[in-house]
This record gives sequence, structure tokens and C-alpha cells, in this order.
Amino acid sequence: MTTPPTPRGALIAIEGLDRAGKSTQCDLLLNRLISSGIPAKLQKFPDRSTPIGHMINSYLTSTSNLDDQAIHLLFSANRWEAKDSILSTLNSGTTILLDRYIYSGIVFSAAKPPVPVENPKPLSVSWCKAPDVGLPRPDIIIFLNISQEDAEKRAGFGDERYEKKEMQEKVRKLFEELRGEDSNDKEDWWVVNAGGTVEEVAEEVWRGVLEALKRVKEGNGEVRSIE
Ligand code: NYM
Ligand code: MG
Repeated sequence: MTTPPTPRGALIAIEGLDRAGKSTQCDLLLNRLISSGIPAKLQKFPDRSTPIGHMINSYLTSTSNLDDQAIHLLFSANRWEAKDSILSTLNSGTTILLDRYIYSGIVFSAAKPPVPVENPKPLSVSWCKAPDVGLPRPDIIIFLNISQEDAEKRAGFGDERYEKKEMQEKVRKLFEELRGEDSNDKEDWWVVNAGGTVEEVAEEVWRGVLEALKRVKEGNGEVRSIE
């Protein structure tokens, strides 16, 4: 008698602006999955623990300066270096929660103000997406949507690069564009109102997770790729 193959894990991306509550929700979700008997693992991007991650960390904490294109490609390389481990983890039946993924990669780079000499125009969304084409595509992108007002009520920004009001406003707009315009991926987005209590948000996030698990069950077992 042969045992049926283990169904693959789901690939679930959690996205949102800074202070939307992503890390809190990822921790709660990880516990809930595991206590429901669903093997799961968290993968945070940027992963600051690798050599590429160290370079990203010094850029974000402003101990180093990098060209806008170069840092963009490092964020993408930081995902590529995790690709094999993501795929083998999923194929062994473990679900992965991504705390940020290519979508943060696209919008944060495209939101940067142009530098007149080096970049007379902002980096375009299509340029920013290109290096991520071919990476594993999430079964769902759970977007923690927080209003400007609610975001402002939360504790102040940290002092990392990008944690400034003007930048966050551009990021918000670009996330909206990405969710609306990218008709190819439209069905992938699961927008959650992140303005509620931690428990309320966790409930809506959980419904997104159930949807992702259903998609995996109904799919052909293959992990799709970013197109
Ligand atoms: N960020 C994150 C990017 O600019 N590009 C990327 O590809 C990713 C994954 O890094 N402000 C930005 C968004 C955040 C910053 O993330 C650090 P975190 O989640 O605070 O460690
Ligand atoms: Mg941060």
C-alpha cells in the first residue's frame, strides 16, 4: 500500500504599511496554525540574518548609503536566496507565513523621491517588479489596511529610513494601485480592516488563511510563480 503524498503547505504573504500590525498578526497566526495542527513557519523579509540581509540592515539604519537600484536588487536577492528553502518547506507540507514580500519590495522602491541626476524619474512599478519575476507566488496576500488616521494614532515611527509620513503616503497609494490595477493578481489580495482590535483583525486574517488553504486543496499541488 502506498501512502498518499503529503499535500503541500500554503504560501501566505502578510503585507501592509509600517505600523499596520503585521508582525503581531504573524505571531498570533503562527500560534493559531500550529495549535490547529497545521505545520507552519514564519519567514520575514527583509531577512537581516544573511550577508545580503546585513547590507540591507546597514542601509535601513543609515550606516551605509546605496544607489536606489542597487538596494532594490539586494531586497530582491534576499528573497531569491530563500527560494529553495521556501519551496522545499512548502513541498514537505509546511505552510509559510511571509512577513512582507515582493509587494513591499515594489512599493517602497517606487515610492522613493527621484534623485534629479541619477534617477530623474521615480523607479517604475514594472521596473521594480522585474527582478522578482519567477519567485514563488503566494496563494493569498493578506493586506492589513490601516487608515492614515489610525496609523497616526499608533506609536510614532521608528528612525529607520522610509519611516516618514510623506514616504508612507506614497506607499499607501502605490499599494492601492497594485491591488487594483494588477488584474492578473487581483484575486490574490485579501484586504483586512486593520483598524480594529488585535482580536478582530486576527479573526479576519484567519478567514483569509482558510481561503488560502482551500485554494491549495483545490489546486494542482504546484506552487505558482510570480509572472
Ligand atoms: N522594504 C521591505 C523594502 O524597501 N523592500 C523590500 O523588499 C522589503 C521586504 O524595509 N520600511 C522596507 C519596508 C520597511 C523596511 O522592514 C524594513 P521591516 O518589516 O520593518 O523589517
Ligand atoms: Mg520596520
